[in-house]
Amino acid sequence: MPNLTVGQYDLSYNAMSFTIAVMGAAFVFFLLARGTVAYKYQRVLEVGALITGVACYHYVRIFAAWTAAYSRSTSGGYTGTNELFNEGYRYADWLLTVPLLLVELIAILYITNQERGSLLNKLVIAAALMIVLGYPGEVSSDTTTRLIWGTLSTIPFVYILAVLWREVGATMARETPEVRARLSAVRLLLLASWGVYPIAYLLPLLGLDEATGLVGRQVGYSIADVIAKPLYGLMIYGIIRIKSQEEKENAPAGAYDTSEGIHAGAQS
Ligand SMILES: *C/C=C(C)/C=C/C=C(C)/C=C/C1=C(C)CCCC1(C)C
Repeated sequence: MPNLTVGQYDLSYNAMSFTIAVMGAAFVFFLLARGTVAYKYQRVLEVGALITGVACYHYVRIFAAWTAAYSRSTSGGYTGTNELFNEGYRYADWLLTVPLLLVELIAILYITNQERGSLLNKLVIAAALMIVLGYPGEVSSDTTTRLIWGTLSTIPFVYILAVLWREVGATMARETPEVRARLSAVRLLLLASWGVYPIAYLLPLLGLDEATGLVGRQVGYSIADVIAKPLYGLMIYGIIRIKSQEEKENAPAGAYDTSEGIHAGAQS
């Protein structure tokens, strides 16, 4: 482990500690919010709680591994102990939470249950490939190895984002203007937050010294996780709340069929 200054050690320590707090709070929030949406959307919030609960647990482990890997040195900074810090807990976390994030989004798309099932199968396989292929590069100190596995991992990554972009776009075309705008925001947030992971992964290849690369990666992954799990979950919560409301208003004896969508043009 590279030597760290107090500032570097603390930055990573604080990012991890903050992430534990956010994940724990989001877990409780999503469970408590279940009663505020229509019954058929409650499952979506339960998935959001599952994601943040699993991530909270893993961050506790990551945090403990970080504090075990370093001790205060007599010269004022931090030096590595015999405990090695690696990204194992993080990758285990992604393996569980990324498929659940896909479930959470696909649950609010306008597709048949059969289509939902086959879409989910394809995306979950791609997600597992993305994470498993990234891991050997993540734990290697050799930059060529990192680059090769990182490149392989990027293939399923691009596939997932392209498919989701298209599927969310298809649903947007059938939604009310308000839901459409929010779906568009979720889609951008997904792209922006997932895009941070390969950038953080690449930090050691950008000519940074080892300590900066290590700390930059911890902070980058932590920020991306906060955006990609609790914040993304909150945005989806906003959408299912509106949809619950819309469906309630439109309920009386099929007076209005929401599946037709309220297009801006049709309203004038
Ligand atoms: C909550 C956790 C999430 C959303 C994790 C997402 C992880 C990725 C999008 C990781 C992608 C990677 C690449 C595209 C290439 C380099 C290796 C990875 C695994 C960091």
